[in-house]
Amino acid sequence: MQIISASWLIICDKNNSVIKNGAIVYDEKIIDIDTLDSIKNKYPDIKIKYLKENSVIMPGLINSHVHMEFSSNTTSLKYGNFITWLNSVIKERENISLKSTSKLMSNKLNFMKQTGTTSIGAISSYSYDLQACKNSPINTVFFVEAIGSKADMIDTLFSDFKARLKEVQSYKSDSFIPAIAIHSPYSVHPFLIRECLNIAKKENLAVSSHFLESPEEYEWLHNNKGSFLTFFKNLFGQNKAISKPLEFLNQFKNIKNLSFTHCVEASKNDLKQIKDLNATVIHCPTSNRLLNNTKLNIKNLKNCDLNFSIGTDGLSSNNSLSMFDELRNALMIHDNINPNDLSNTLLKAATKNSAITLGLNKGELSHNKDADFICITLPNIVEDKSLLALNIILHTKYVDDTIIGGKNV
Ligand code: MCF
Ligand code: FE
Repeated sequence: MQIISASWLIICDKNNSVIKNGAIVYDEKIIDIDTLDSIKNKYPDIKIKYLKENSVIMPGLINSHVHMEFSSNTTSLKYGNFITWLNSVIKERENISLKSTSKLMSNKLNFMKQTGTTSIGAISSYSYDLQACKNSPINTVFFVEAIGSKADMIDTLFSDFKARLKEVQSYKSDSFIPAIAIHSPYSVHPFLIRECLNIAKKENLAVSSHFLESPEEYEWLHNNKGSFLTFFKNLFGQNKAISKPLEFLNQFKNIKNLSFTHCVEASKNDLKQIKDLNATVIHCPTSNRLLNNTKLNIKNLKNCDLNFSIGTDGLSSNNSLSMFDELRNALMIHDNINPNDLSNTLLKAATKNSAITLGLNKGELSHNKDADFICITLPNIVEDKSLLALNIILHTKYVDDTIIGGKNV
């Protein structure tokens, strides 16, 4: 059992609670959390580690959507338009994934740890990221991705998917959790979706899908028109979308931990359906900006009583896998919300909500949650505690310590 004390504890619960001069008692899980004075009273015989002035402890950040296999990209992909980006991915992906060696991905994961990430939802297209993820101290929910829209390919694609999932499942542990990703409504045939989701239900696996990310996707799924039409005609001789948005969503009933990434073009009805499925939305603001997609309407989500979590997406559509970089971008992008309120919302989105998205018992500093937390130091005193979240997001580049499962990693 250990005790650590800091000037501020950011709980990341629904009330945005903060404890001034607080302490946490923990082993692999959080045992107790309170003011330093009352922890001293309750545990008089245990040595306390004191962090320095202006120190903050908060739950570790949870990057709920990242593609590690694209980690070698810097300047190869074309930003500014979704279809242009997609064509550049198709052209460059072999090159990028070859250069994304286990060593490179391990380095990126190490950087993520140093910048406060304690868990990730890794979307894996080829399982090239398996070694790096399972060797990292960062907890990984490893989403084996299914993709393929052509009916005559389904059997082959499904066999390949099952083989990959089986291998991934052989590494299952408390910190490495197999899961399933359906790439998107435009790229996965409904029969393939049905088969993959049957496995998810049977084996109680988390499921995630990209959903309504670009105006081009909207136009294709709703009206079979736009630049996706040219794309699908040229590539597969296809002139009609394989699913309508609501038909697609309806396939995901009875999945326990379900999430949809992007959703920036989702209608009120789509959002209502996502809510009814008890799913969450994953927000990747930098990716949306770089691919010139619509800005997520956070107020619309709130009206549907929908929670969102935060992801960086991959280096295929970002210049950084630091969650603090992502939070700063989110803070600047959503300029219609008061920065203090937004900062509280964002810290919760990147901790508590991301944990719910991935089905993890983490993301909040409270009794019985896993002891995954980060220690940071603010550059100077913050007098008004309602400004803490904003200052944490503005000033944190690297964390002082990353604790995962009670261990300093
Ligand atoms: O989230 C972004 C943009 N939307 C869709 N896919 C991806 C993103 N980042 C990487 N991807 C991957 C996806 O998993 O790119 C491929 C898939 O394997 C696109 S389809 C050629
Ligand atoms: Fe993605």
